[in-house]
Amino acid sequence: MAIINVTPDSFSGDGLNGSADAALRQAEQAIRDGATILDIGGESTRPGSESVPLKDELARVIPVVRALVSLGVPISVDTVKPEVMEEAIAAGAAIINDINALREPGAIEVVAQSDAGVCLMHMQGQPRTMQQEPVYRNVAEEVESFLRQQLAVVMQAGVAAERICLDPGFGFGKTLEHNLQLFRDLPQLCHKGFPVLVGVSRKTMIGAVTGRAVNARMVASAAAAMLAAQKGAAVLRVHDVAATRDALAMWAAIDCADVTAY
Ligand code: YH5
Repeated sequence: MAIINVTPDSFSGDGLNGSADAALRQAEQAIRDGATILDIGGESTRPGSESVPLKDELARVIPVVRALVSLGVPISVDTVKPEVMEEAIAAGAAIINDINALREPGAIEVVAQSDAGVCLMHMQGQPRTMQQEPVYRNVAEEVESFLRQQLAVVMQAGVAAERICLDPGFGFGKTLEHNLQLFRDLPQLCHKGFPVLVGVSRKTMIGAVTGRAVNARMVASAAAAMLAAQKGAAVLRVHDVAATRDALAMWAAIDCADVTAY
């Protein structure tokens, strides 16, 4: 899953939508590099970030969905807002990627009334404050118990199990130690019968381990993605598709793993 950045549209005066055009070029490159899903939304939810007003998010995301639907790979939209979900699905998005696990009022109904796939992610707290003092008794158990409970709520509302993917939410209300423990315990979550998505690309935990600035985390991110795959992750959400593909290719060559599944 390639992360496609959607930047605020800077009006260029030429009548073209500059940001949708940039996203299209980025998406085409990601597909050439081996991406099989495109995730639109990206880094709106960094620790400490404020939420984006609805009208701004719609203006950023929907033109990009329209520009990318004809590329032939499923389009995922990273949003917590039911209105954005609804318009994105109408514009052709195949997957809703919700860091809030459909907890916003109305979100479950929008997804249930569609045939979109959905990623349910664990987060402790809210993006603005979640890194202030995250506390767990047992991080893997608590993440799993939240996901199990939200899974039941979402399925009860009519979303079939086959449409659902789970995500432990690396960096979302977790210290470095929590993230590393959760990563160690990934096999537990990956053996519950649902595909698991892992997103660690360029995140603070990669910076904490390597001491690298955000633009120099490609190698460590690809290594971590490969380890996640080895522990059973089904979807890898990454910025650097080519590097991740290379890492997976080495695993496949050595261990005869089926990386065509990715
Ligand atoms: C995720 O894990 N993450 S947005 C801070 C960074 C780098 C990257 C400090 N959406 C996830 O990618 N959706 C995001 O540098 C996500 N799982 C799912 N399903 C945060 C992000 C980032 C933040």
